[in-house]
Amino acid sequence: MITNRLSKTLTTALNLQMTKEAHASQIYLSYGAWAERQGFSGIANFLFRHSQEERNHMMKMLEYILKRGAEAVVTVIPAPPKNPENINTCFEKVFEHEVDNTKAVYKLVKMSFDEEDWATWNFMQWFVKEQIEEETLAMSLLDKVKIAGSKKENNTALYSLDRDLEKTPDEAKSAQDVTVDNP
Ligand code: OFO
Repeated sequence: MITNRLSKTLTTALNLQMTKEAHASQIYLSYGAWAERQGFSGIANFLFRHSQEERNHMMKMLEYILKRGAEAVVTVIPAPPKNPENINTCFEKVFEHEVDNTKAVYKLVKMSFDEEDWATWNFMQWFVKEQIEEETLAMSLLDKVKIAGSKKENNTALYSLDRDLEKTPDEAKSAQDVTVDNP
């Protein structure tokens, strides 16, 4: 008796998205390590928390694939891109990565719609909503960095932004509070 409730096409696509979420986690992790070395420990802390959030997205995807009776394939994660040149480009890249991820999420929504797999379509709505929040967050951080002084990294406005990000609760709250159900 076949208990797998996911098509082959959707299984492949969901697995790819699972790896993409892991990749996003690595990107935030490497940008966080870079920011820490530049002396921006608040920004680094924010990026580390967000890395954890992306990892939870990966887990959410993995659990869904398994729950539907399909195979979750854990595979190699591509290396993160090279370090940004400055804080401004760091947040520009963060925004670009989020937009890129949104496009991948939309593809999955369309695929599940076309297949009339309403369970997957419904599951993906969580990611659609999440991406709105993440893009909004990335946009507002980019605005703040621009106001704080664009590419000049040794100014006091940027210093205080760094301090704010250290303690400002972002959507990710803190990594410790995050679970797969509440990423
Ligand atoms: Fe950046 O969000 Fe995952 O999906």
